[in-house]
Amino acid sequence: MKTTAAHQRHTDSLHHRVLLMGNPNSGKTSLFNALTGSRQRVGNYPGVTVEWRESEWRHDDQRITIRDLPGTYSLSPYSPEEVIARKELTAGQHDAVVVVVDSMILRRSFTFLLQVMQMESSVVLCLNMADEAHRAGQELDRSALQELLGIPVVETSAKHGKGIDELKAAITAAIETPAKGLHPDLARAIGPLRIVGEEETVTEHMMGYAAAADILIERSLIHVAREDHRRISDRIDAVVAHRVWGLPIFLAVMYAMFWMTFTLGEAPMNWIESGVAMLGGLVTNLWPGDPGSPLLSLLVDGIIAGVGGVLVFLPNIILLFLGLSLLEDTGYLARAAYISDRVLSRFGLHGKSFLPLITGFGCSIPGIMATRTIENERDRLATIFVLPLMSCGARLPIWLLLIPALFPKSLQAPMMWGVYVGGIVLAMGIALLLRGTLLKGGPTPFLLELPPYRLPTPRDILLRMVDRSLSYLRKAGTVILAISILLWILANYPQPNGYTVDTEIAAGATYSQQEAQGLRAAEALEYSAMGRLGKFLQPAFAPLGFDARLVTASLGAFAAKEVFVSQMSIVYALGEEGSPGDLGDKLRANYSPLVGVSMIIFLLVGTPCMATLAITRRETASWKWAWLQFGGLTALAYLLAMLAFNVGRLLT
Ligand SMILES: Nc1nc2c(ncn2[C@@H]2O[C@H](COP(=O)(O)OP(=O)(O)OP(=O)(O)O)[C@@H](O)[C@H]2O)c(=O)[nH]1
Ligand SMILES: [Mg+2]
Repeated sequence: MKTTAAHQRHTDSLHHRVLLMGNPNSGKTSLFNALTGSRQRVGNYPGVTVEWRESEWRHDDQRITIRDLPGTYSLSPYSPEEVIARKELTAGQHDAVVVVVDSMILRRSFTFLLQVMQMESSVVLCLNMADEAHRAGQELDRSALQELLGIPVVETSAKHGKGIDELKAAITAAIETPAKGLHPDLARAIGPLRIVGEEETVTEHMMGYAAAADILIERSLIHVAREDHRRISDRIDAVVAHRVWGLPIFLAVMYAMFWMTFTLGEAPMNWIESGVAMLGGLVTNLWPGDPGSPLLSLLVDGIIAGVGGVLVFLPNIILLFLGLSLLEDTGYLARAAYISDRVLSRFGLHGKSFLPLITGFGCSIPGIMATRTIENERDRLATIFVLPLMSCGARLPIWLLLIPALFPKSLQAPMMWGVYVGGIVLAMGIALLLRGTLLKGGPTPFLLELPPYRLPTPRDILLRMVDRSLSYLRKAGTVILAISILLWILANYPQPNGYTVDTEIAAGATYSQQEAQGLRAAEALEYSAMGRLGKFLQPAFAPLGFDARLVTASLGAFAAKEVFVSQMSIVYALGEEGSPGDLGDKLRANYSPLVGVSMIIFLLVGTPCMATLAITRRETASWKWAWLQFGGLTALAYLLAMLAFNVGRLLT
């Protein structure tokens, strides 16, 4: 318990700190967002928040900073997140704690609440999901609860923004007035505070909390929730989480999601593409100065081509994230995790690896961070290691560029599907290998609470899409823009003093205006820093069928995967000046489908991007794993691409 002196000190200042604690999936982050107007990620899946986040609001002349924490089931010092939660409490850097509970799960929630109250005097009980409780016909006597607990009790429905003002008032009240203390009956049930640590005492202790929780429920529950309140969820689960049908249904759902990403995205993608092309034309036509000006080229061939080439795929990215968040917010992903545990465990992975892996389809970075919910260190490392094999959103533009350009219509959908499935299959194989060698160890049981199905609000979904689009646009406008400019410079300088074509023309050879221009551009590119680097490295990639341009673009993909697309756009905008057709046509003219396959394999498997390298380093706290992942996957990519290219050549 906090001393009175500390309490005094805190109330004197006008800045207060509050912690949000509670079981996973009880709605802490939703409340955090509603209280502070933030947009942190929520999801209908236990363990969405893996890092604390802070934000604040003002109440009269006070500033209140609130910290959202990862969910925890208890305060026993067993699993890592429970230890973190305990530490957070004992650090005492706060003036009050809000315990958020799912009103439909009272017993476990109250047990947790009582544990917190044992360590902390200024507590607010927030009965969240009040809407669901009402719908189920459950009714609690709030004043009885307040009486028994001696703390403010508030009902909220975070998702619908209900009860937020009352919660704010209750927090202020808890900070200002010391708690009254537990009702003697509860205190007696819990028993004297013992030194936690020895297993026996802990169990005994937990039983005390459970008994006290029962008293709370007995004396405050006016109407019990109807038996059938979860009937709809159960009915859906009877089909969706079925032992036999579950897996095929899951595969069909994933197929539908990717199908939607590609098919619905096509039309808007074409609009943006024509828009970008038009903009390039417009700028060129309106350019007041010399049409050969390097500044114009930087603008059109560097910036508009480079950034535009990436922007084109915004609709697909939005659709992919729409699909992923729908699956998560409805609660389906938790079922899918449960279904796939059987498959994953056969490959040395874990049911808890599922959400991180799926998140990896969006981006490896949040995927790797989400592995924090995996308690077993070996399971976690194996998951992190194979995560970059999940084809991320930044690689989507690459596939959408290469596949339609290099493969006949009938092969495009299977190719796209093959990229995703291929990544998954390879991930499973590598995980199995790792668990048999570096990460040897027995299986760990998989426990995941299945949340009820919930209908996501259109507003939530819309906001998520807006956030996603903004972050994609931000990346295009910063990282991709900067790299595009850099790439343009590297592809333009140094410049040759004269061109072979001109010498030939002077000697009497005849070329059309357009041919000559094209040859000059090609020669300039070859002479540039990028051309030289590509030429220097090209022999190493010759067994993969790469030309110098592909080599440099693949290197660029290490900075950020989208850069591959920017770089191809820039190189072909510069190098083939005046030649007709869009980028796809140019790729078709230059590369065979077999080179396409080799390229796709190399980009799917190899060189996880710089940011992935950094996050793996951070999350594993070792450079060894980061470099092992980077080097191992790149070497494997090289071997597989070489194999595919050469076997293919023998066969064709
Ligand atoms: N019906 C209803 N749903 C809610 C309410 N509050 C949150 N939810 C939903 O419950 C799910 C979990 O919400 P989160 O805010 O992510 O929960 P959390 O406690 O932060 O979860 P973790 O970070 O995983 O510990 C989401 O699908 C929310 O939309 C509520 O008051 N009513
Ligand atoms: Mg959360």
